[in-house]
Amino acid sequence: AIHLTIQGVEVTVEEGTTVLEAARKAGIRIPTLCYHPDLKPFGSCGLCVCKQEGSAKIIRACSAPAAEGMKIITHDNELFEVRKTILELVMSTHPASCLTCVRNNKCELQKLCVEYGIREQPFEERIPDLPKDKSTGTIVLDPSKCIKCGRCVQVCQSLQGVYALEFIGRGDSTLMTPAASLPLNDSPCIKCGQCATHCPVGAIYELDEGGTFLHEASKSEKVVAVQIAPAVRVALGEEFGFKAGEITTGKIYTALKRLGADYVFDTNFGADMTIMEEGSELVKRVSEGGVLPQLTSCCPGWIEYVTKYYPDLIENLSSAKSPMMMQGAITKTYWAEKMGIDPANVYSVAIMPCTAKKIEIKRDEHMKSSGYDDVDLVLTTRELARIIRQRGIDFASLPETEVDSPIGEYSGAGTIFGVTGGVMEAAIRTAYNAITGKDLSDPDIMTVRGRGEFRHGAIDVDGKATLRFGVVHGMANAKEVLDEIRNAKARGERAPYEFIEIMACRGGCIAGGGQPLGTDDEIRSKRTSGSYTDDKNCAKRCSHQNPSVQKIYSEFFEAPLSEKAHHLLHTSYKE
Ligand code: HC1
Ligand code: SF4
Repeated sequence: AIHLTIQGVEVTVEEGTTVLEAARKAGIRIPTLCYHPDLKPFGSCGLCVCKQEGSAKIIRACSAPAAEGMKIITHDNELFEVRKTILELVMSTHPASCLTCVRNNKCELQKLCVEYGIREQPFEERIPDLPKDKSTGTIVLDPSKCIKCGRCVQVCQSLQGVYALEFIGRGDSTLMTPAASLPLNDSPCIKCGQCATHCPVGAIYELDEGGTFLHEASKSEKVVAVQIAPAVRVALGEEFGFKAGEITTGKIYTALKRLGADYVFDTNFGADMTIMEEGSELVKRVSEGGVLPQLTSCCPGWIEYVTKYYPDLIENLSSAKSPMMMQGAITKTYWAEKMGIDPANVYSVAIMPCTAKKIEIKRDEHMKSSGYDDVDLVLTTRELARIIRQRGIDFASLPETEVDSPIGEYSGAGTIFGVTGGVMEAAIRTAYNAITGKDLSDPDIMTVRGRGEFRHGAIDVDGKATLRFGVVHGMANAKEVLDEIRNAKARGERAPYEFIEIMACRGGCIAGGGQPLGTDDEIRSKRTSGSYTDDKNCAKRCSHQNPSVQKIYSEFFEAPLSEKAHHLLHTSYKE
């Protein structure tokens, strides 16, 4: 352990802790703009400068390691002036259009300008006039607002291994841009939105389609059916004063009805359906010698990545559609038929933690399996929060309501999809039953849980089979295992796994690119606990035990992998 003094406060920290982290532990906040706990410090903004007693040297707290006996000064008049000048310089090239900015009230630069009492601009203003890039239809780049902190580039390159964003130019004329200065949509971008959640200002954000929803939902001929994703229920509350991880499912259903939804369904039901199909597909591949390992396909960020970087592994992807797409297809077929509603009038909307989901609904391999757009619109969690506020709904005081039947009820397995390892755990619960005819005595499968970036192991299925699994989260972490699969293939062998779950975002969808801002590991862990609590609170913990799932098979699909199931619940992917 290391003992040091920060601004007169004594603090003890572990070896390897930075001065910035030590200060936070001592209850002292050093301002930063480029630093983010998910990323390696790279000291570009200079705001975290501190002094050491008895030394003329200025240190950068974000990257300086804490050392025994250090006496750090984090705040004094001189440091205040230095930081204020840095902020004024940043402001001299940043448009002060706060009122119309998507980040108004949530901007880290704005907060610091308030804190440092910036009232005037002593430097000559040189606001760049650069066009917005809306080419992806989901993530908007506004380079004129970029403060060159470098977080997005680091997120894209190091966390995600994608290299869609880069810096060009030097010094004053540095510019954040899509790779090769192409439109973002022509770059390798996987639309995960992690750049947007890590941007401290309003330079990268989600395309806002809340208005489209309100407009369409007000049309009298439309029957509006909305589904909510697993991860939304443990995060939306943060926008309205609830703690991260607090489950607000019943209030979200109510809010959606007040916003114009005629029916509210749950993507968790779709997740149970995905497990039925994907689990059966796995058992079939194993027993009939199909392509293995089977890779999950519910994360559209990962689908963008694999189709761009590892097209030779497309054959390993499960053909089962994502829960969202299954739910959409079922809404416009089974449900519409049952209700006697013309599917042409059904407006199918999905509330997702994810910016890539806006692209998934437009992939022409599967967008119209019902004969219509299976999902018409995706709104992210942040967009939903915005329209709840716009319509004057006091979310915190809303009564809780129930989901609509019969394509809304879900099992605990469905709700943990939003957490890294959740799809694997849900699949094992049902595969165990398919292989042994019995249910697990304890559905909590701790071996697949955790935060490890690439977790793997083997599950013994009651002595009848062994399932070698892998779980990856954070796109860059997939490279190791994907190369292993690729190299094994090249040798005419196969990598030693049956099933691998891959989620593009660190922590899984609970930390998706469309979730409330400010995500760090502490918030990830709270949202994760919320998801496991929701699982525990469910009457049924396994997808195959969900009575509504059993009903839809007996009334409509007959069995997993049936012809009808193939048509509506499965897909294939192109490069
Ligand atoms: Fe996800 Fe999924 S878990 S992909 O992260 O398989 O977005 O929440 O909805 O479809 O269920 C996202 C979350 C979500 C799908 C499910
Ligand atoms: Fe979207 Fe979830 Fe994939 Fe992130 S992990 S890209 S939120 S589906």
